Amino acid sequence: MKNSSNSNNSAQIPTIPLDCQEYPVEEVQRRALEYYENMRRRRTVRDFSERLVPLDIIENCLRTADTAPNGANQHPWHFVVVSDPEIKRQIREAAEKEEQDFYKSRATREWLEALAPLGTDEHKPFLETAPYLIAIFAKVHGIDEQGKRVKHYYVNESVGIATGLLISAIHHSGLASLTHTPSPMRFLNKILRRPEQERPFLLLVVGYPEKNAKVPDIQRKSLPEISTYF
Ligand code: IYR
Repeated sequence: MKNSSNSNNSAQIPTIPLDCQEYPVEEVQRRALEYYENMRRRRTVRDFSERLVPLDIIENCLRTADTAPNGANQHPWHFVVVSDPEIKRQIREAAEKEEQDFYKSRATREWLEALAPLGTDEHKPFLETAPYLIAIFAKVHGIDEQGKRVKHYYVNESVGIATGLLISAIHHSGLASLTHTPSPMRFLNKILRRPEQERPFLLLVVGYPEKNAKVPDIQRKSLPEISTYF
């Protein structure tokens, strides 16, 4: 063995030097604060402008999403970017049908009470107004060249992290997004012609906010509420 102090097997696999910027600690502090100061302005937006967004912005945000740490580097995700008005219309129609069911009968009273401060209902006009819908699919398993199932690991964690990075990249770019979860959302497989092993994870609505967009007056939690230190 080349490097006997190395207890893992990294000596046996091809490696490259880490491409890492090292900053003085004050700079690291400044960058952490600056990132937070920007991210604290991210809000889930429901009033979108029809203003068009160049596709390369979405593509670069998707490239960021694809940098997410993920189980066994299998990238168990697929993103379908929809700007076609007819497909958006079909998605809205199907989503509103599920949502009607949800708000009228499927949701428990407890759930509706939890949602009340957000003012949501079964009407989803933003699914047609916003320039892009990104349907995020989780690839529950893979399929190899022989058509055999390939097991995927930590699918939910991986796709969740990738989605978080995507939302962050969209906000950082200066656009707004809305995480929409019509449930069930298997209709997305049919409309977007995705295979059965891809499970719809989330529908992300992306665009510029409407000029006078309003958002619910909600608060974020304080550090003591969300963290503990030893
Ligand atoms: N999917 C429904 C309900 C909904 C559920 C949760 I949890 C939210 O945070 C927001 C909405 C809808 O989109 O209206």
